[in-house]
Amino acid sequence: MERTFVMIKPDGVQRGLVGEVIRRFEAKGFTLTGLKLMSVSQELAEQHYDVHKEKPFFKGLVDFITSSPVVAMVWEGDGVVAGARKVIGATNPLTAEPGTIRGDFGLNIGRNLIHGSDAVETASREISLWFSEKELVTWKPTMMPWLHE
Ligand code: IDP
Ligand code: MG
Repeated sequence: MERTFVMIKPDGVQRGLVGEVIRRFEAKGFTLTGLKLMSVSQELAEQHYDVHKEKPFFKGLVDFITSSPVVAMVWEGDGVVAGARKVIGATNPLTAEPGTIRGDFGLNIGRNLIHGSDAVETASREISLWFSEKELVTWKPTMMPWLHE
């Protein structure tokens, strides 16, 4: 089963949107497989955003992610990588569609509330960066037949 890594960034946690974000993923029908509130080390933030290390916003992004706690999650389901990106919305909250998390709650690209892996391979790298194997729980919600034909 496909898995993705989702992180509620410090602005989402500080603004009291943890429950709202989790609610949207649950309501969609994805399965929560890992969940933790944590402070992010400089090293972890730099590894996570390694692909952006040459970008002008890199230092600000790392400072932001390490500034206050985040909620790290793993969600599971058919097509969850692309599906989670749809629920999250476009990178810039001003152009993100209403109905998406960034579109409904954000204003600024540097405060866009949430991260979601952009591809299946990225998801697998990010999940192993943020979670140990024993922190992830494999389970089958009993509502599965009501979500899938
Ligand atoms: P994504 O989060 O939608 O995948 P990426 O392009 O991978 O977007 O960028 C990673 C994160 O870096 C964004 O979510 C945002 O927090 C930050 N970021 C991207 N572009 C900018 C920018 O132009 N200014 C400030 N921060 C940016
Ligand atoms: Mg990205």
